[in-house]
Amino acid sequence: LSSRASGVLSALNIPTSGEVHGVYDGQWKGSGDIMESVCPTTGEVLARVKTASPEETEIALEKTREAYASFRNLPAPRRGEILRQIRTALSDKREELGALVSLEMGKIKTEGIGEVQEFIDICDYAVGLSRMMNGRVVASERPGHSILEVPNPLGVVAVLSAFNFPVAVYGWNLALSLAAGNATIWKPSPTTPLCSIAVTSIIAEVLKKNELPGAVAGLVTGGKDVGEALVNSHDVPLVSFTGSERVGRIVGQAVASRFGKVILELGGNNASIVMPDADMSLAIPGVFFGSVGTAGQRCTSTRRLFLHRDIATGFLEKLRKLYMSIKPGDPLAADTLLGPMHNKAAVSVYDGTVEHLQSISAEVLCGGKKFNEAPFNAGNFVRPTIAVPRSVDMKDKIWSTETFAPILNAAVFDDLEQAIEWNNAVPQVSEDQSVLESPKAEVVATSQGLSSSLWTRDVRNIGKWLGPSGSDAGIVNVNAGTSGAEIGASFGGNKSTGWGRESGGDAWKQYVRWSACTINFSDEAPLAQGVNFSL
Ligand code: UN1
Repeated sequence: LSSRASGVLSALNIPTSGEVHGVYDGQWKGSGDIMESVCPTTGEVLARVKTASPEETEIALEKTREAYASFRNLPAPRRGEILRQIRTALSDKREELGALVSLEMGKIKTEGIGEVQEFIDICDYAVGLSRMMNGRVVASERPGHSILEVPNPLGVVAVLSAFNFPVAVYGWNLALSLAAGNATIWKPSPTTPLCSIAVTSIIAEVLKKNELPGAVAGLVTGGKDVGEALVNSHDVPLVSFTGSERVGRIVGQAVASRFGKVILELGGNNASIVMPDADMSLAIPGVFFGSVGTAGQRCTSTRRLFLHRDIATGFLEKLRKLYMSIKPGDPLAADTLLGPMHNKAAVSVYDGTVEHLQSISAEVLCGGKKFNEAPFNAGNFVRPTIAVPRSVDMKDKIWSTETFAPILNAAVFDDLEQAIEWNNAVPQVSEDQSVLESPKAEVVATSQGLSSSLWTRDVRNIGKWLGPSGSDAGIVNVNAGTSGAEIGASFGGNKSTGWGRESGGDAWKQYVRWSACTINFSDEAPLAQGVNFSL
C-alpha cells in the first residue's frame, strides 16, 4: 500500500495489510465474498474486505432486532445523549474520516471533511429532536375523552447508501433512527466499505461505553444478495435507500409488496436558471460549484443550465474560463478542486454521454476528454464538460437522462415561464428502458425532481419560482446553487427521485409509528358520531 493510503487508514485503525472485517453486529466478522476497495485516484487496492455471508446477514438482522427490543425503552433524551457522544467522537476524527472519504470515494478533502461535518450537524439536530419528538392532544367530540397522537419507535431500519456520500447520508438516517428509538442495519455501497467500517467502529465504541448492544448500529457490507435480504426481510419495517432510479424502483416495489415503509433518494436531473438581472458574481461561481463540485457526482449536482438570451454568451464564456482553469489532482492535497470520478463504470458513462453529444452535433465548449497523461491515467480523471445541444426538446434523451458525471448541458431561453417549463419537463418516470436496463444503470441516475435553482434579483421572479406554477422539485433555491443543502430542512425530491424526505424538517416523522389513542376518563361510554347502540 502506498504511504499516502496507509497513513489515512492507520489514522482510523483500519488494517493496512491482510483482510478487513466488513460485518458488525456487536462483534466484527465477515466470511462472505471478498470485496476490494479501489482508490479512484491511483487505482491501488486499498483493502480486501470480508463481506457478510447470507448466514451472517441473517444473524446480524436477528441481533439488530434484539438490540431494538431493549433500545426502544431507553427514554428519548437518553438516546439523545448517546447521539451527543457519537457527535463528539465523530468530531474528534473529523479530519481523519474526511481524508478517508477523499481516499476511497475520490471527492476533494474539503468536501470529504464537509461530509463528516454534515453527520456531526445532524447529530446535533437529533440531540435537540430527542426532546421534541412530540405527539399531540386532539380535541375529542365526546365528554371526558382525550385523543392522543403518539409516536413510538418503528423497529429495525435498514439503510442502503450510495458511493457518492458514503458517510453523511448514513448519518442522516442513523441520527433520526436512533433518536426515534430504532436500531439500524447499514448496507453501504460495495465500493466504499472502508468509510462504513470506520464510521461503525467509532459508533460501536460509544455504544460499548454506554453498555448498549453494538447491533443498535449494525453493519453488513456486501453486494446485491445482502441488499435483497434486508429489503425483503419482514422484520425491517423501514428501508431507506439511496441510489439509482432503476434499483430504487425494485426496492420500492419489494418493500411496498410486504407493506413496509420506504424512503427513496434516487438522484436528480437538476437545473439552474439564470435571469439577466442576476448578480453574475454569485451566479457564475454558483453554477461552477454546482456542476463541477464532487466531479458532478452529487445527487444535487447541476446538470442542466438555462440562460436568458441577453446574458447567455457572456455567461458561458466566463464559465468556460473557470472550467478550463480547474486542475485535476490528488483529492487529498489541500489545493485540489477536481478529484477523480469514483470508478471505471462512472468514466464509461461519461465517455458514452460525450459520444452521444458528438453524435447529435452538440457544441462542446470545453472538456469531453479524459486525462490520459500520467499520473492521472492511473485514476478516473475526466475533464469537466459544457455542451450546448442543438435540441431544446426536454424529452430528448440528452436532457431527460441524467448522467452522473461532470457534464453540463446549456440552453438559451427568452422568458422565465419557458425556463420553468423546461425545469419541470423532466419525465415523471424514465421511459428509456435501454438506460434503465443497462449494466451501467447504477451510475446513470435518471431521477427527476430533486433540486433546482434560480438566479435573479427580481422579487417577482422569485414569487413565480416558489409558487404553484414554479419549480416542482423538492429543493427550490434562489441565488444558491442546486447542491450543498444544509441538514436543517428536509432533504429529498419529487417524481422519480422518490418523494421521501431525510435529514431535517419533518423527516423524523417517517422513522416512527403513529398511534391515535382515545382515552375515556369519564363514567360513560358514548359512541362517536352520536351512534346509539343500546338495547
Ligand atoms: C447526495 O448527493 O446523495 O445537498 C446527497 C447536498 C448534500 C447532500 C447530497 N448536502 O449536495
